[in-house]
Amino acid sequence: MVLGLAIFRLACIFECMIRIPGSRIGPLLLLLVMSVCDAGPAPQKDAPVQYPAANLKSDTYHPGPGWQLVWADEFQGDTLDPAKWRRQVVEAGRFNKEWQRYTDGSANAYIDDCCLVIKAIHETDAHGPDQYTSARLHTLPENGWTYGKIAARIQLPYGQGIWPAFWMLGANIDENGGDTPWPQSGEIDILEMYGSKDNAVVEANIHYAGKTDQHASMGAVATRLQQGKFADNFHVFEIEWDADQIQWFVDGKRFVSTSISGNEFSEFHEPFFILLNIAVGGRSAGPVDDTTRFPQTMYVDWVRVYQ
Ligand SMILES: [Ca+2]
Repeated sequence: MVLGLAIFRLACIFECMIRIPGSRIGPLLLLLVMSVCDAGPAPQKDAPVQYPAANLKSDTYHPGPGWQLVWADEFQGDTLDPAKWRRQVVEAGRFNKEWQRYTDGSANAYIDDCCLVIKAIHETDAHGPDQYTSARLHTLPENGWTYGKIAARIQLPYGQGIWPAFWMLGANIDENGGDTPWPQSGEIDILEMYGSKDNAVVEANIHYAGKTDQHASMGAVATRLQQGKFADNFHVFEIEWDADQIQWFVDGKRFVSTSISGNEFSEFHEPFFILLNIAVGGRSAGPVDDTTRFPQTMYVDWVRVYQ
């Protein structure tokens, strides 16, 4: 491959030299032809995105009548509040064969511009398992919530192999010190975005133990932006969760709801905690490649719980 390319490029140069000897436009044409010859093999990196987006300062969110704020982080301190968040340390491959390792380092999660920033960093020149660091943060399981409006204002990351999420797990899950395995503990995905599929689409889902105690899910339900991609601006992602149903909204617009009445949905009548993370690569996120721009960042303006 490399030898073929070199021969092709030499042929291009030779052709230019023969056709326009001594011409003043010769060098220009030579450059042009060389760039055409070179255009094939190098993959185009995704275009850069500005963080934080300009609409950070034009937040018009209102929860609507009847909702009382019971918990929030507006991220106005200098550092992440350890009374509200824990940083999970997880080796690469632990979940879904993901390629990142989650660290508790401030390089992967910090406060900037009154936002929580989660940063996925490419630590080497290679692509594959364990070549990236990222952060997975969660609120305290011992202070979970049952029902309410769970909302966050987020500017998402983007790109091939990038999988950000704002989601919830049952507070009794064993991986965080509880006594119940997944999926019996329950999972509510308020937002997942698969950069490998479409950076303009987010998905809602729930996971639980069904009637035969096996893994069951609502099935991912997607909603698409009218234009651009989710990384271009801050958007509000939220659920309204009560004893009967869970409803999902993006920027105040409802796009799906699901009933949680019935014995197989018992998980969803117990306390849950909140998670925020960027996964990189692996079985669900898909492979990262040279089109993916690093670092990838998720800016979170606020996270709020209303009841
Ligand atoms: Ca903020």
